[in-house]
Parts: sequence; structure tokens; C-alpha cells
Amino acid sequence: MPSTSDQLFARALQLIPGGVNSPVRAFRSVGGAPFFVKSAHGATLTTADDKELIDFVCTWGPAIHGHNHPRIKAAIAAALENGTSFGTPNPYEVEMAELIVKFFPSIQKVRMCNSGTEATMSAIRLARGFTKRDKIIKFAGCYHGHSDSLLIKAGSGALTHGNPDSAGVPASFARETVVLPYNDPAALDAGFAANPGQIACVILEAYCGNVGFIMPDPGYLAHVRAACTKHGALLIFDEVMTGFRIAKGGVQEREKITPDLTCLGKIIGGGLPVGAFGGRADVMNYLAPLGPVYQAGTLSGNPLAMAAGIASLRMLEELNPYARLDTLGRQLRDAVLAAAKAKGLPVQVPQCGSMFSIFFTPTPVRDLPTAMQGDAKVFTRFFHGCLDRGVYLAPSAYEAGFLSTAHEGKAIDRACEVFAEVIKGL
Ligand code: KE4
Repeated sequence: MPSTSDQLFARALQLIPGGVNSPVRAFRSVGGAPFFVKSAHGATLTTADDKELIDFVCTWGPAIHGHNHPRIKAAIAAALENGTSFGTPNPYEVEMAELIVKFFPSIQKVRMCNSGTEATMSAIRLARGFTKRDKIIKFAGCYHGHSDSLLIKAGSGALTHGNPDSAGVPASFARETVVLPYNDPAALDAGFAANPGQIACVILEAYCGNVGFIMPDPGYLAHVRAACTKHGALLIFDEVMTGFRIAKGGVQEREKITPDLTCLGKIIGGGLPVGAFGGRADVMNYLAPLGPVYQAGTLSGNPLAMAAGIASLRMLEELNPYARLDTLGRQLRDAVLAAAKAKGLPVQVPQCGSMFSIFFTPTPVRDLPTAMQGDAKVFTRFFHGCLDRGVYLAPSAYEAGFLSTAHEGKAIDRACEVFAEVIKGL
């Protein structure tokens, strides 16, 4: 008799901290026990309890073509015929690098790694090595993975579990990270003025996806770009989540801003472990084996992950699904807004293409403080109401929602019905 989610969770709790391998999966902020998934296809997850869920997490971003897409499966199977890992350069890495450089004109050279955390951690080390400066600027609520220098006022699971400043990060490390409010040009100018000649880089999620979904005010990104240039700091766009999702060339294509370095992940691995960072060749050439900044990885450029990512990117190139994904996002947004209006319930539904989030607040959400004004109790009731009806949203108010091309038709229509039904009953 196959194990149920409850039976699996009971076993997991004995051996894995919190019963999960990543904190946000634990449902701690929404309550209840997490379900276990045994398979996923298209827009649907099938749980260990044989319950089918329409999935708006999309494994936190990678599944832009839906889960278990036949073309990605076939690409992995073909690569698998030749082995799983060589620890040497392989042809897939070159094709992946050529695709990334083609989609992102700001990226002249790129290095593959195995997670978004590795990508951002390596990018800030490279910026420090290149500029010979130690301090970095990040923004409250932005999440860039769990490396020490970046787990300061971080979003995502850190914020969800109320520890944006993780224990275990030495104060000496934290002192090198200047945290500023997002969407506040004056605060950025003041941050640079207070640390003259000391800022190696500014790293930001140009569109934030780890404090809910928040977009920059008009002109903000241009201000950040100009300030970095003025003060000799490198501008790093963390596009681990938005790269290939907001547009083929990410936020930087849509906003026409050129960062000095870009971090990527998620979609470029087609669901397998991956990360990448790249940008100006003069900066990237500081990386070993050419330069003095060390960075490495046993499975970096792994043939299976590269094959899966190449298939995913090739489909984006052929299908160019961004207008379709934005139509789906607008359908979802409009359904939630209409239901909330009929109910007299204040709600914000920021959305761009296939990224969105739902904040139960009358105040437009533009930074961490306004995101935290969302009514967490209402969000929890909404989350469970949807889950009970077969729709799975991220189990935290501080995450973005994701759509895939597989949501078109039945899945999005059913989900919009559920959103309306649940909001009516709140
Ligand atoms: P990973 O190390 O989890 O591959 O990537 C870290 C990362 C870096 N930058 C951005 C903008 C990210 O969104 C992420 C990871 N995103 C979270 C979702 N909010 C991953 C989910 C999780 O932590 O379980």
C-alpha cells in the first residue's frame, strides 16, 4: 500500500529538519502539513494521496512549459544514454552558453553552476574581486539564495519564517552588506554617500519575486543603473527567477537596462539543478582559471541539466509564448479583482506576464513594508480554501505565483472559478 502524505511526512520529520529539504515547503506560515507529490504533468501535480492539484508554484519557476514536458523528457533521456556526468567540458555546456549569450546581450561570458545561490554568491565574490571593494548593497525583502552575505533582510522562506537575518551569519559578514529599501532612489543615493568608494556592487531582483511579486516604480531601475556607474559599483541583476520568464531576455530586455552581471537559474535547467552568472567579459575574465577570483563546481555544466535547459530554451525561442502567458496572467488577475470587488475585500494583484501575487490589502504593494501590510490571516484562509478545491498556490504570502503554457484552457478556467468561489466565502 503506497504511503500517504501524512505517513511520508511522519517519516520525514524523523530524519529531515522540519520534514523538508527547503523551509518554504513546510507550510509553517499557512499551517497544516505539506502534501507530498508523486508525479507532475503539465499544470497538474498528483499527490501521494492521489489528489490532483492545479499548480501555480511550477517548482518555484522552472516549469514554464508545464511539468514533465515531452521535449524536455526526451532531451534528458537522450543525454542519459551517454552518461550522467563527466567532470570535463562537454558539448552541451557550449550550446547552453551560446543560447544564454544570444538571449542576454549584456552577457558576453557566462559560467554555469548548480543553483541560484551559487550564482549570486559567486557574482558578488567576482564583483568584490574586480572592484577590490568589500561592501555590497542589497534591498530589504529581496532574496538571492542563502549565502551568508545575502541572508540579510532576505525575502522568501527567510521572511516567511520570520528570520530575514539568519542565525549563523557572523556580524563581521553582515557589516559588509548594506540593506536599503527597494523602490527608494534617495535611499540608494544616501547608501552610496555613506560608503564612498566602498561599494563593490548593487544586487537586486529587478522585479521582486520573493516578497510577493513587486515591480519597480517607473525610472527606478534607470536610477540604480546610473548610481552604480557614477560610484564605480557593478550592477548585478538577479534574474534567477525572472530570466527567460518575464521575457526571453528577462527584465533587462523589458526595461532596457544593461547590468554589468546577471544571475540566472531555474528555467535554464528545465527542472534539473542549475545556476549561471555572466556579464561583461572584462569582469568575467577575473574568474579562475584566467583571473584571481576562484569559483568551481563538481557538477557545473552537468550534461543532463544542460540538455534539459537547452530543450526548455529552444522551446521558448520557437514558441515565444510570452504574450500567451501574459493573457493567462491577466485572466487570473481580473478574476481575483472582480471577485474581491464583489465581496468588498481589499486586494492587490500585481502581475506581469506569468508572474503574479495576491496581497489582501488596500495599499498598493511597492516594497517590503507595504507587502507586510497584507492580511496574513485572510491569505491563509484563501490558500487553504483554494487547496481544498484543488488549486495550489505558494504556501506563503511572500512568494510569487507562476503560470505555464500548460495552464491554458481548462486549468486557468477552473482555477479562476475556484478563486472566485473561495473569495466569495472569505
Ligand atoms: P536556489 O539556490 O534556490 O536555486 O536559488 C536562489 C534564488 C536566487 N535568486 C532568486 C531571485 C530566487 O528566487 C532564488 C530562489 N527562489 C526560491 C523561491 N522564492 C526558491 C524556493 C526555495 O527556496 O525552496
